[in-house]
Formats: sequence, structure tokens, C-alpha cells
Amino acid sequence: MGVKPTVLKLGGSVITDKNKPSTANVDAIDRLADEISSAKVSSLILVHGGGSFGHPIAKKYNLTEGYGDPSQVIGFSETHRAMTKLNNFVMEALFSHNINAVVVQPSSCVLTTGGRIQSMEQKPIERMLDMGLVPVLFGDAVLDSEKGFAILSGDQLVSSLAITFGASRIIMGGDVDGLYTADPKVNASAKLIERVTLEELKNQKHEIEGSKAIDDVTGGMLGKMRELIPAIEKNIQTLIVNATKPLRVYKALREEEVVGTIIKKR
Ligand code: IP8
Repeated sequence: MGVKPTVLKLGGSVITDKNKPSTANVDAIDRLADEISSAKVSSLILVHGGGSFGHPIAKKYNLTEGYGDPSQVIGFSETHRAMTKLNNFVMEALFSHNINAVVVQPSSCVLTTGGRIQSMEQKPIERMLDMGLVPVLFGDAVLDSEKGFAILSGDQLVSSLAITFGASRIIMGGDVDGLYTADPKVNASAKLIERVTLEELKNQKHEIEGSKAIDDVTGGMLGKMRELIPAIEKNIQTLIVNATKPLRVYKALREEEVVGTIIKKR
């Protein structure tokens, strides 16, 4: 493989309206497609989350628990269908901004064991990258050798793709500016952490987890961090930016100075 790819995640909270079931934020998706197109990254893998498409349906059918009852099978199908609907919005926007994107559906090429990626069809993605195509993956319902099925998060995919394809960096586009010393909504003295090493983060994590007040806002972020640690440990620099704010993703892709949190191994 040639140039080391960049792995970009667009969070479900950015590309959907999390308060309205199955509602895409088409303006945000279009703006982000424009930013990705303008940034002209030479090798890119895109992953997006589920937001108000995948999550409510996966929850309704209790899919994270795995297969327990035949009535859940339709839930697998519906969750995947919801994700392909959301993916369509993303793909249309990418095409309209002249990005050579190709969908890679995780339900068809990833298997998990106990919810963790066990195997992923690697060759097609490798070839796509060589061809200058942009593979687009998303959090999805997948088949699991222990649980029957599982919900694979976009975050786990990001980490795994970055390691498998030797990514130079990961950019996580979410709905907050980055990691904070405390919950900025509760604690006025909370500060954005601009740079942090894995070691510092691990210590920090215990402090944060010990504080109940911070749980709500950082809970999701800590879950993300847990998934990203294996990639960061492999020296893949990770940057968290606020993708709801214009040009943050663009600047991150261009490696320009941008508000966010850079996480390095050391
Ligand atoms: O939003 C989960 O992906 P995430 C996708 O990245 C589904 O956690 C199917 C709920």
C-alpha cells in the first residue's frame, strides 16, 4: 500500500438529529462533504455513527445482548436497513461534492466474537485505497460467533481500520470541542485539554470516572477513548474535533491548527 490513510469518523450526533427518530442532519452532512472534498486528503477512510437511525432500533430489539429470541431477527434486519438509509444521505452528499466514495457494509464483511471484531474482509478496502477510492463504513448490526449478533460501533471500526491499514492518524468528529478537565456544562472551570498522552489520559480517566457529575457528558467520550487506545498505542495520533462547527474537520484534515484534543502515545 502507498500513502498511509487518514481515518475520519463522523459522529452520529453530528450527522443526525438525536432527538428525532431517523432524522438526518442534511445541512451538516452536506457541509462536511464539502469540507472533506476541499481538504483533498490523498488517502481517506470514512466511518460514520448511527445517531437517531441505528441506536433506537437496536435498543428496541435488545440487539446488544445478542440473539436470544427469533423475534429479534427482524430487528437485525431493521437496524441494518436504518443504517443504510443514513448511509445513503452521506453517500449522496459525498458524490455531490465529487468524492469517489464506495460503501463497505460491515454487516457483510465483518464478524465479531463477543462483540469484538474477529475478522474483516481486508483486501477490497486495500484495493479501493490503492485506486484512490474512499471506503465508507458505518456502525452496524453484525454476526457474532458467540452472541449470534452484535452491534458494532463506528468507534471500534475506526480503531480496527486504523491499525489494519496502518493509518497515519485518526480524526474523531463529534459534537464537543474535545476532552475537558471536567464537564464544561457543570463546571465553569473546565478547560479543554489541547494535548494529552495516553499515560496522562489513563490517569485522568480514573479521576473522571470517579466523579459522578461528569459522567453524563464524558461517559460517551470515555467509551470512545477505550476503543481508541489500541490504535493510539500503535502510535496512531488521534485528534478529537467538534464537527458541528464549520471548518474544524477541514482544518484537521489539512493538518492545520484547530481547536481540539490531540492524543499521542507519548
Ligand atoms: O453510533 C452504532 O454506531 P455508533 C450503530 O458509532 C448502530 O456507536 C447500528 C447502532
